[in-house]
Parts: sequence; structure tokens; C-alpha cells
Amino acid sequence: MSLQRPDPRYTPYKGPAAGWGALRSVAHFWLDSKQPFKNLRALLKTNQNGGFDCPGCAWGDSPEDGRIKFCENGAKAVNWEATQRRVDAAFFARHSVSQLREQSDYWLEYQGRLTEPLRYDAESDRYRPIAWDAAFALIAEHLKALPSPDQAEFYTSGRASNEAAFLYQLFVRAYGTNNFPDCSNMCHEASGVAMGQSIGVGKGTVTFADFARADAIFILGQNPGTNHPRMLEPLREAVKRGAQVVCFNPLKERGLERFQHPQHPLEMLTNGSEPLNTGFFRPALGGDMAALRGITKFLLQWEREAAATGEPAVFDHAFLAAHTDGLDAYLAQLDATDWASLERQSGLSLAEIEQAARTYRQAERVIVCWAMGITQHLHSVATIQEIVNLQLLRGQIGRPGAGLCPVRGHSNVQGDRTMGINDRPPATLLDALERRFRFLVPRAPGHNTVEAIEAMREGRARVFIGLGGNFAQATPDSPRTHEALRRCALTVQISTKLNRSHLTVGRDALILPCLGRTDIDRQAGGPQAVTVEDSFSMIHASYGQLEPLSGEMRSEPAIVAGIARAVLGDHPVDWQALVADYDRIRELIADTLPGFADFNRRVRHPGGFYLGNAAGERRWNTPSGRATFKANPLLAELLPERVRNTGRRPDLILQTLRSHDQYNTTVYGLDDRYRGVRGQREVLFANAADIQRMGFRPGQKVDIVSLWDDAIERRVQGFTLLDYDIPAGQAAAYYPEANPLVPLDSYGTGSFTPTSKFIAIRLEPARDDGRIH
Ligand SMILES: Nc1nc2c(c(=O)[nH]1)N[C@H]1C(S)=C(S)[C@@H](COP(=O)(O)OP(=O)(O)OC[C@H]3O[C@@H](n4cnc5c(=O)[nH]c(N)nc54)[C@H](O)[C@@H]3O)O[C@H]1N2
Ligand SMILES: Nc1nc2c(c(=O)[nH]1)N[C@H]1C(S)=C(S)[C@@H](COP(=O)(O)OP(=O)(O)OC[C@H]3O[C@@H](n4cnc5c(=O)[nH]c(N)nc54)[C@H](O)[C@@H]3O)O[C@H]1N2
Ligand SMILES: [Mo]
Repeated sequence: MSLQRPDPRYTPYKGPAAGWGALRSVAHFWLDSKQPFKNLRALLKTNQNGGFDCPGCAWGDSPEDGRIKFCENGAKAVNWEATQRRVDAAFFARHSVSQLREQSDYWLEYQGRLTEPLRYDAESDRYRPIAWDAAFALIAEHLKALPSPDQAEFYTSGRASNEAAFLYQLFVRAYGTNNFPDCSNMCHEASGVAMGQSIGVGKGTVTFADFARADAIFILGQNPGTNHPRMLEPLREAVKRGAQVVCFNPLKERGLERFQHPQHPLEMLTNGSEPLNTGFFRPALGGDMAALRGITKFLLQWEREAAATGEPAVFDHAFLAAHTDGLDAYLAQLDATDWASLERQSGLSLAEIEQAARTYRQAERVIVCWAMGITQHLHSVATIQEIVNLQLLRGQIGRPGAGLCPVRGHSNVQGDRTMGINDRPPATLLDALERRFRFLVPRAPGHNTVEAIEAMREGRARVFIGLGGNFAQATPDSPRTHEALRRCALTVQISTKLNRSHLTVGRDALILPCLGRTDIDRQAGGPQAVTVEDSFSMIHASYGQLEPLSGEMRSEPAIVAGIARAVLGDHPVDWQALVADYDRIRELIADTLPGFADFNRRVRHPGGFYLGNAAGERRWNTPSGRATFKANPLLAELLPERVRNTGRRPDLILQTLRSHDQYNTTVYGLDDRYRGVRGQREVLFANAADIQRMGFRPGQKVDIVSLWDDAIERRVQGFTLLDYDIPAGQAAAYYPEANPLVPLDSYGTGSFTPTSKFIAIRLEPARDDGRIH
């Protein structure tokens, strides 16, 4: 059961993305799953009609294309879930919870699948078996004892299927609260908020087919080579046909540079590869809003020049007149912003911004993609609204080959929101639920992730239930989040694998083991399919392929129904009957949610169906009925006031990111191939000149302390300094190891998303380094 820990190494990676390196890595994870042949058969069913939806990312595929679509990291996700190793009562008899807490996140998940329901016994500090019905009864007892339903928190992670999510929100609202903290609060919340205000929908406006028609694709703050590998193929095709692919990323991520196609034999044998971009800009952390505003300012300048000389206009005036408002105020804002502050804040030269603007202008059809490098900042909402402003100027929304593409994270995070996992639910959703189910739906806003942690810390919330995920590790300010969970009367984790959230127990605690995407889900009515929604609003069915490891695991819908029945009886629905056949859940979804009419028939269509997107059809569900320019001021300074108040200058600004061998808090291995890191995760990437300036040496161990104007010391210890090609003044470290550094009250304006990509830090020689510096 011990894990091999190879010697830490660090050597720059020279190969292309994907290619042989990916194949070698997949083979390793295959064999390590202990059931390679079964998993291979299952993998060939990934993203196929009649197969299961990849439990990896939310990238979509062409619905018509019959080819096998999986990638290195999708294969890792499948092999990780479909393992023979098990964490059962015998495992917990051997290990106390305190002992397990000493293990790494990597070790914990590696131990295998959770296979039976367990209850924490404080006396022996161990989990012990409990019957399902007793577990449900215990939850009901706790929930019914609360003086108000608002004292319970119901977390969701984005793997939950539409069916599970719909039942869950129905149960929680019938119980009486909108407390739905979810992983989206830490992820693309800013995208939903920003686009909702600007164009009336919180989702991407493009579909897969648009990528083949775009003349330019801008990719901001995203590392698709690791996190959305299936996106590399359309990018490569785009470059091949002469489209521009323009990246904004402080790191020259390998996956944005070169790509070798593992399914093209010739390219593999000749070790050839294709470039993936035609322009690469490396902004300051948080500098994208200034860079984007620089681009729009150049467009405005050229527009005025064109008007003066009678050349064709730069702006799409017909679109602006017919579809938008707020243009004048926005242009005034552009005029009021001086070039010097744009240059300073973006971290780019005016020449670079001009070059990006020129590429943008020359393209007839532009898609802008973005991910966590954009959404996890103080001013993320304003930055995303600047992306929208840019696209509006040239009418780049709502026509083929053009639009907005927030590339989602978890495979069904978008669907969960569609199903009503929302702490600030729209009135239309609540009205529809009330009409269909005839109970008084709670109207007050609920808690998001940050608010839930605060409520638990202050004793205002006493029960935590997690539908998937790893709340203890995914959230910021880890010691305080852990304390918040420990203060609860009851913590419940519905999970596939062991993680630190199971070890961060309330007075009472339960582990409820569930089926994953790959497992066959048998109910009274036979094997069931679930449905998911990808980044392009395509809804499709997913059928598990593998025999579950234990008969004691239950599906997520069955677990939610079991809890609901214990708490509410058969109100407002017959929960058990719904779970017998998920078509019945989908009928309720069809009855209540727009776009799902005739759900059961349409989802059986190969490739699924498109949910539609009003903004993609130039219908704007905003108060004015128009797409709205948002004239947000630039931040006066990127460094937050709460850092400036400390009176101390940060040594570096830190972003936290994912290695190639992890899925969020799930660590598959200790390598980060494309960044040249092997056998280690507690590393700090920094620029060689900065390392020297601070008086350190590459390879030295340091403690990292973050700056924030409260009395709390936030510190992580013993991180190895790696000299890396990173802009001056910046640093990067892996999530979740660096999460203790993110202050709980450092979050995005209007999004509440922790600022995981902008943390002011100071470095100290490691306390336990044993050397004198
Ligand atoms: N294999 C794998 N796949 C995944 C995941 C995983 O962990 N593993 N996670 C899933 C989830 S939930 C999500 S949300 C996505 C995450 O997908 P990504 O957003 O790609 O994930 P991160 O590793 O956080 O990478 C952020 C990228 O933004 C850059 N960046 C950071 N700050 C800035 C900035 O201020 N400006 C700019 N322009 N760039 C910046 C970083 O250098 C990095 O390349 O992936 C999903 N898919
Ligand atoms: N510092 C920092 N913090 C971050 C981020 C960052 O970039 N930097 N990224 C944020 C982002 S984008 C996100 S989305 C969150 C992720 O937050 P979460 O979604 O909460 O975390 P995960 O690591 O994806 O959850 C992993 C656990 O989910 C369980 N699991 C896996 N599959 C299933 C399933 O099918 N069903 C159920 N019920 N459980 C399952 C397993 O037990 C596993 O241990 O983290 C956020 N936190
Ligand atoms: Mo995410």
C-alpha cells in the first residue's frame, strides 16, 4: 500500500504536447489501475454514443464525428476511477483518522474506491460500517433538529449528473434553503456573472463547429495541453488552415506551443509536431483587463482614422446600432484611460498590444476562450466584461465562427447550474418549481462557498453535506476551512474516493460511497443512463460500462433520494419511484426547465441535443433587451488595498495552478511533464533573476508567507525554488498545496471567487532547512 516516491528532479521538457510522452503516461496509469483490459474496453466507450461521458473536463466534441475521442488526461481520469483497490471497513480498522491525516492527498486517493457506508466513531477515532438506512436516518435527525434550514450547507462538485443535481436541488429547496455552495463558485462564477449582466446568458455562445470557421482564436489564462487536451486538435487544425491562434499567458505552456497527434501514426513515427499558436503574449498576473482595454483602444483609434479618411469602418456599426447599448459611455471610458497605465498594468508593451489588436482586427470571425487565469482575480467580472466589450465592437457574438467561450472545468459543472444548483437562483426557476411541485420555495439568497465557510466558522451553519468534491482542500485558507468543517454537528461526504474532507470531520460524520461515471448503474427499472451538459450546451447521455466494485455503493440519485425520503417522506415527490427509472426524473426536468421539452426522446438521439443559447442567436435577455457595454474602471492598482495596508511590499505575486498529473485536488502522480518537474509538488516556480535578487539559490527550500492585513499568519513550508521561464515578479505553485496562502476574504468583486491567481507573497529561508543563509 506504500507509494513509491521517486527522487525529485527538474529538467526542462523539450518534446511536443501529447505524442509519445502521453502514450507512455497513459500506459502507466492503465497498468496501475489493476484492471487494464477492462478499462481499455471501457475507454473505447468514452464520449461515444452508448458509452460514458468522460469524467475529465467539460470540453465538447463534434456530435457528428464518429471517431474515438479521449486524451491522456481523460484516460488517467478513467483509470483512476476504475481501480480494483478498495477502501472499506477493513482499511479503516487498520488506520485511525488521525493517522490518515498525516498522509498526503496523493496517498489518500490512491488507496482506492470507497465501497461501503461508514460513520465516524469519535471514541476510537475510526470510521465503522453503518447501514444505509441508519445513515439516512442520522442525517434526517440532524437536519430536523436545526432551528432553521439555513443552518445547513449543501455543496456540489461538478461531476454530479443532471439527474442527481436536479433531485438534490429539489430536496434542498423543499427542505427550505438556497444554501448551495458549489465548485463553480471557485471556478467560472465570474464568467456567469459577467456575461449574465452584459449579454443576458451566463454560458458560452459558441459550439464545437464554430472552431472550424474562426479566423482567429484568442486563448486567455488557460492551459489546454493539460486541462482540456481534446481542445488541442481543433487548435492544430485552425493553425493548419491559416487561422490565427493568439495566447495570453505568462507561462509558455507547452500545450499551447507544439502538438504531436497520438492518433496520427506518421506524425508519431517521424516525431513531427505542429505549432499551436501564431502569437504569444505574456501579461502580468491580473493584467489581462488592461491588455484587452489596450486592444479596444487601438480599435477605437483605427476606427476614428478610418472615419476621417473614408476607409471601411473597424466597428460593426449595423450590429452596434441594432443590438447594443452603453457604447458612448464605454468609449468615453476608453478615452479617459491613458496608454501609460495600460502598459504598466498589463505587463505588455504598447507594441505587443498593438500587434494583438491588429491580429484581432484582421480576423473576420473571432472566438475568445478563457479559463482560470481570467476568473480567479479580484477584478475578474470586469475583465470578462472587457472581453465581451471587445467582441461587441466588431459584432463578434452570434454569428458562425465567432463568439465567447469560457472553457468549463468539471465535466458537468455547467449542467449542475442549469439544473438549479445556484445560491442566487433566478425567480423564473423558483416560480417554475413552485408551479410544478406546489410547495413554498425559499426565496432568500443562500450561501456560496466563501459564505458557507464563514457561516460554519461562526456556528451559523451546523450541517455540511457534500455531493462529491473535496471541500476541505479545494477551498481557500485551508486551516480556517478545516476548522469550519470541524465545528459542524454533522459532515457528510458523498464520494468515490478517500480525500481530506473525509478526515476533517464534524462531531458526527458519514462517508456515503457512490457510483462514478464509469460504473454500471442498475436500478429497479434496469441499467440507467445519466445526462450531462458540456461547454457548448450540448446535452448527452452517459452509460456506465464497468461492473461496480461493490454492491454496497449507490448511485448519486439514489443517495439523494434516500436522504430526501428520510427527511421529507414522500413530499413533494415519491423519491423512490423516481430513482427506479431516471426517465421519470428527466420528465420532471422537462416540466420545469426551459429548453428540456421532450427531454427523454431528444437525449436518445445520437450525440444528444443542443440546449440553445439566446445570445448566440442575438437575443439579449438583459433589462434593456440589448447587449450592454460595461464601462468598468481599471483598478487603480493591481495590488489589493488589504495587502497595501500591511505596509510591506510583496517579494512576488503568486498564482496557483494545476500540474499535468492532477485533477483538481486529485493527485494522480508527482510529475508535471510539460514543465519538467518529476517526483515533487511542493515547488515554487520563479524567475532566476528574482531568485538571485531575493538572496536565494535555485533548489533551495523556502517558506512562503502571504500578505493580508489581518492578524493571521498564512504560511506553507519547505517549498523548493525552481528557476523557471516566468515573467519577473511572478511565481507559481500547485493547488491545493498553496491553498493555505489564499485569505478567505480575498475574493472577486461580484463573483466571490477566491483570488487563487493573485496572492502577494514573501519568501523566507525554510525554517527546517538546517542551513544558515
Ligand atoms: N487534467 C485535468 N483537467 C482538468 C482539471 C485538472 O485539474 N486536471 N481541472 C478542471 C477544472 S475544474 C478546471 S476549472 C479547468 C482549469 O483549466 P485551466 O484554467 O487551464 O487551469 P489552471 O491550471 O488553473 O491554469 C491556469 C492557466 O492560466 C494562466 N494564468 C494564471 N494567471 C493568469 C493571468 O492573470 N492572466 C493570464 N492571461 N493567464 C494566467 C496560468 O499560467 C495557466 O496556464 O480544467 C479542468 N480540466
Ligand atoms: N488555489 C486554488 N484553489 C482552487 C482552484 C485553483 O485553481 N487554485 N481551482 C478551483 C476550481 S476551478 C474548482 S472546480 C474546485 C474543485 O473543487 P472540487 O470539485 O470540490 O474538488 P475535486 O478535487 O474535483 O474533488 C475530488 C473528489 O471528488 C470525488 N469524486 C470524484 N468523482 C466523483 C463522482 O462521480 N461522484 C462523487 N459524488 N464524487 C466524486 C472524489 O472523492 C474526489 O476525491 O477547486 C477550486 N480551488
Ligand atoms: Mo473548475
